[in-house]
Amino acid sequence: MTETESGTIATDGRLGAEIMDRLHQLAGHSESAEGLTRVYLSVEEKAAGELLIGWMKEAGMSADFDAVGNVVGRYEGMTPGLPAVVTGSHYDAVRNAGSYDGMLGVVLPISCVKIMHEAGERLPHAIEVIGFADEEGVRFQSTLLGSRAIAGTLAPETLNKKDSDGMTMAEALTAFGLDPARIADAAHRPEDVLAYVEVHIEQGPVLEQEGLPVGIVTSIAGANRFVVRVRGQAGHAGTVPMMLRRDAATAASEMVLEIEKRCQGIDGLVGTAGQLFVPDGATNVIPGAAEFTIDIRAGEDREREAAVGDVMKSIDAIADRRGVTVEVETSHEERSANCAAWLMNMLRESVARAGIVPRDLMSGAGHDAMAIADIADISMLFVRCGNGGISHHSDETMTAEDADISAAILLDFFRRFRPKTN
Ligand code: HGY
Ligand code: MN
Ligand code: MN
Repeated sequence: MTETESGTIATDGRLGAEIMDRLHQLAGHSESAEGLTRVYLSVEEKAAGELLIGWMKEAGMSADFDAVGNVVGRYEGMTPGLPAVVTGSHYDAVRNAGSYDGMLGVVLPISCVKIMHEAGERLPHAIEVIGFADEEGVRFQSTLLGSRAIAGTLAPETLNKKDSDGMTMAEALTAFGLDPARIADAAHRPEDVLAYVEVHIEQGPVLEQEGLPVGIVTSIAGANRFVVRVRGQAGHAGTVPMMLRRDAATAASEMVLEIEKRCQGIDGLVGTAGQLFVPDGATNVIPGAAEFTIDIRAGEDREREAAVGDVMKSIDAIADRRGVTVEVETSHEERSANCAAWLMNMLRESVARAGIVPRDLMSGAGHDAMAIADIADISMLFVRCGNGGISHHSDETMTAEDADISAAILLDFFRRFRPKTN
């Protein structure tokens, strides 16, 4: 990657090829042979983390797992111990995930640092690359665990959360080789973080539709997640008349349709029931229990909060009418996060030097940047997704060319970064 006389960024494709090769190696560390699944503190995650640590060390970084399983790599500046520009993303994955969601934002910066290391280049600040261990929240139904630990905002009671096998997060940390009593050690002091920048695939169709390889994120939508447990009355499917039933599954289904109805037709508001099931159900038994999850998001916090309030009222009304009970557990709540204008401007300048028209866009997906916003100004660079932007699916795709130009832009951002002057 070089800078031409005119100050524009030229690339030769090597960075992109290395990044894609490494992403495909990482995708091999999966819970299942079909598709990529890698949950927090799993053996697959440990193997993936060790691969990242090896690449970080090869790039001249100090690197290790932190107290909660994040992978933290540090490339010192001109003198050791300087405050850092922090970058990164998550290296856990949803079930049947793509190879790029999260991992791109960990692997790509490592390749950028390697370029500087090979040239013996040091900056007036350190660079930290973090692979966050649990952004998706698949295992313990609680998201942003790794980045919250880095921000020092991880609630200690999270350690008591249980996975579907009944193992607590504390037990999983111990099995991973970590000490649950030390999770506070992962926290970074705000004064040690000059800024945060995250590279992430768009997970949407905009950049592909507009023929742009990258975009600059303006804000990240806030989100509420819930687990809803409905209890009715089990019974014989053949002998209980319809009007005497308290069917938990039909009640849950009506509640789920209410989520869709309330969130339809309002720009930027989305509602999803990602899981809906009857525990221990049987064809010839009226469901006495049913469970579903809720994920409601919006760019505007008051829009999201209003929708959540209305959905909860509908759930209560349906439960009363149908004679079932509901228990609603809040599994996640995160307000929307705005990216810092001064960092967006720096990213725009790097994007322009790469000969690309800077395009601002909002993120409907959540990201670790939301948690880091508690200790630093944040920014995000979106990278084009193929296949109409599909994500959280094995059809997720991107190109080596886009990886290459994104890496060149991030390297330019690192080199030209100047701390905010108050
Ligand atoms: O759900 C999200 O928005 C993120 O991909 N975890
Ligand atoms: Mn994701
Ligand atoms: Mn992600």
